[in-house]
Amino acid sequence: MLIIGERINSTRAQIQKAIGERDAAFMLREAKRQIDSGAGFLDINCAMSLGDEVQDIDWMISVIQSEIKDVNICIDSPNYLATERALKVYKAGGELFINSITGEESRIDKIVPLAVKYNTKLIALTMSDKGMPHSADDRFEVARGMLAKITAKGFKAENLYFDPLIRPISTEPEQAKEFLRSIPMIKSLGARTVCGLSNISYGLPDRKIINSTFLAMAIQSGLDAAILDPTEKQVVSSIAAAEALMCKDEYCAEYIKAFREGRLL
Ligand code: THG
Repeated sequence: MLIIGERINSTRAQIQKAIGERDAAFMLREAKRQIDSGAGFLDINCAMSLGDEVQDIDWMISVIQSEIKDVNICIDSPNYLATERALKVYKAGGELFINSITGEESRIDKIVPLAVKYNTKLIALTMSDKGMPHSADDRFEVARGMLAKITAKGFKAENLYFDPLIRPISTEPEQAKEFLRSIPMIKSLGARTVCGLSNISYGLPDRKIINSTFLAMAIQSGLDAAILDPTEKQVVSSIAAAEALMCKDEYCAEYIKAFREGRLL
């Protein structure tokens, strides 16, 4: 499973501060730590920073790619101009995600051509103008409709990652089951799946226990990628174990490597 490191996000006070102060050393430390912990992509979000988001994202990507060769980046911005700037400034030889679009037509019309032009992967939230989905069937129907519109614009289904949107089980107890049920349904369309992990445990104590157990279940259901904190050993240990158990890790080589490198609990 692909790990997208979530730590470079301006909802975190330390990141907001580092962006404001143009603290390149801090940004690079956060980037390198996540890659060393197993992140394949770095999510870059500065939507909550206090300055100009276009200039902020330009600076963040420039700093990170100046030191990390071939870094893979997930551009996480609701702002079209910031997304476009990020694509233009990215020069490293790696891969990109655009995170994200919803069923909103005007954003699909603007973002999908950018994703085609820059040959990126794309995250699509299964959210229509009717709001957040409740059942697996709702999620599947939204995904089906969006997939048709997106592939009609020349974007390949295999590069499309649907995020079925996790809701907290503390307030909506059936949401984990519905989310898990939606994974194989969405994958039957030929698209892939991704999620932001931490919402599942919102409002509960010892959130890592819920997060890591849920992720193991999602891996069994076929989840392809997750946005999470790769420096949390409990979550990383669950991923390594679940992948070995699901035959996604030949001879348990990755599990053993993670153990040897001290990445397991
Ligand atoms: N789906 C998609 N993209 C996403 C999300 C998603 N991007 C943003 C978010 N959700 C995932 N990223 C983060 C980044 C940081 C934190 C949580 C999710 C975080 N949270 C602290 C916490 O939960 O305790 C609070 C912040 C703080 O440290 O002050 O750090 O779902 N496609």
